[in-house]
Amino acid sequence: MFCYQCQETARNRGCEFGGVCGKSEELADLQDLLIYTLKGISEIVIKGRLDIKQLEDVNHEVVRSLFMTITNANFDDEPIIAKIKQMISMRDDLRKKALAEELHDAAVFEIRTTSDMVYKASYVGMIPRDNEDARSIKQLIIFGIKGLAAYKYHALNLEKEMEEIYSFIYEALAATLDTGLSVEELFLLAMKTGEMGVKAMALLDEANTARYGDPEITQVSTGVRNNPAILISGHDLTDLEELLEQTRGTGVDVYTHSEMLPGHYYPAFKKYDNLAGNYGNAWWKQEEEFVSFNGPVLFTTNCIVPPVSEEVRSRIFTTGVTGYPGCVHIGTDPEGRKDFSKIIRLAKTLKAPEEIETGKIVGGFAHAQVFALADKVAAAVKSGAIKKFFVMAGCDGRMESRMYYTQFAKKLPKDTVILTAGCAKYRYNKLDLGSIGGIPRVLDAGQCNDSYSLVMIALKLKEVFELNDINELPIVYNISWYEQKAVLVLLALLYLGVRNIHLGPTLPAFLSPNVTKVLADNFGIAGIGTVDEDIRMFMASE
Ligand code: FSO
Ligand code: SF4
Repeated sequence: MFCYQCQETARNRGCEFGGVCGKSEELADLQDLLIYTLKGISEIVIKGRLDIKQLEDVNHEVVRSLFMTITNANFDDEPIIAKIKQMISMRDDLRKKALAEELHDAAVFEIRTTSDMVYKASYVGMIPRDNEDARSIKQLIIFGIKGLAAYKYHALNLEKEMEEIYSFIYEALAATLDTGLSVEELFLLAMKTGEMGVKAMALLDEANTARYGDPEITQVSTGVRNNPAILISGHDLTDLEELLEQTRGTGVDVYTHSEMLPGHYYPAFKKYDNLAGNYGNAWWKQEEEFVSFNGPVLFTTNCIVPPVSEEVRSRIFTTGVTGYPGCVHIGTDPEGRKDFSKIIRLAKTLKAPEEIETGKIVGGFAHAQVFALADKVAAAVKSGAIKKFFVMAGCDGRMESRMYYTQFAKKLPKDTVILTAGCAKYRYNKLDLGSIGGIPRVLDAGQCNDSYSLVMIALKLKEVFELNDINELPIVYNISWYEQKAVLVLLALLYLGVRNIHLGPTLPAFLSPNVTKVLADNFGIAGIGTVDEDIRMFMASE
């Protein structure tokens, strides 16, 4: 195995003997083989000029497959093996239709047994004939596409389609097989990945708000009640809706964990009086928080941390693209419904959650809510009450170095406002940072995909202040990343012309020195320094 797709990769170089995340060598190889098969499918679609509209099932399964390989989504070999078999069979059917010639091994290789598969999987991960820079940009594109697939998947669950996204995925994955492309051509594809990221986030935003309403200012309880309860984690709002429908009136409460917190901000979920609050913090604290929660946990997407305790494992359920060996997976019936009754039955036999904190988190500052406050915000900027906005979106993670973000938030001057989205917020969303003229100093737009809202807010401010360039705004970007959705969000921001983004706690290991230099020279991308130096530098910037 060799995997360097996330921020916690070993020695900031690459995981080679099992992942820091807990992924086994065999699973890492199998995930590589799944991606390799998707590249083969993509080449057939592109060279055979197949009509994307006729490929609905393939489109959907390609998106699901990509999402399954995102960091911390699926730790189970079995569903990955089943998915490889399914995709090889789809690929072979497509090849018969396409009649394309001179295909890459990825489009034609054959597998007879599972041990064949494991053997093949062990050597398809690297791109041996590419130079370091081409390989680096290709990985940037592939990781961005994994993030793109994640957002497309959620939109798909809300029946939103966009063929352009599938076409791009095929184009880009096929291009990663081409060793003749120049670094410049690959950069253009990376930018196009960002463009598609903007479209996918907009599509998902439209899907979420059409079905659940526009997020609004909401206070979410962090305490507990006395009823048995289910904890729901991940990002999929359709799963939250289904779980709330099925638990309604059963005496079982539902709490959100980590990235599901923003579910509370949507008006549609406020009618469920058993949606009791948010329990705990970001994904990486789940081990101890699941112990004290006492009840079952449902994962709808990443991030799963391999459970150490057998008892906790017996309470974990997965659905969608997630999986963990030994945990019950809830599938979808032919009508597209999920039956969560097993989880509800288990919840009723278990104790209510133990209180680990009390209080409230305030959030719901997605674009519509902030637009409603636009006059107030603009007046605060004009009067000098707000000097600067800090976009601190992205992910949280286990590394000690992420204390930087808590310290940074604490030390920011009182005339600044943090705009956040994603699980990065847990580093500072429970600090009492106060407000400026009634505007809280931490404005949480929602999940990582709601970074789209932060861009919408920036564009609105640009319009209000009649500026020509988004970079003239008093907004600076100090973003923390962990997995591949954050890679997509970064590419989306670059595509939109945002400059001087600081990325931490470390720069991606998959960026070669030359690619890092190009990103620094052309986009002003930089890492982070010390809290004091960085605050000084950001406050001094125009
Ligand atoms: Fe976090 Fe995990 Fe949203 Fe990620 S829970 S790290 S970028 O999956 O998706 O922010
Ligand atoms: Fe390592 Fe991250 Fe890959 Fe896991 S996802 S194997 S931690 S680089």
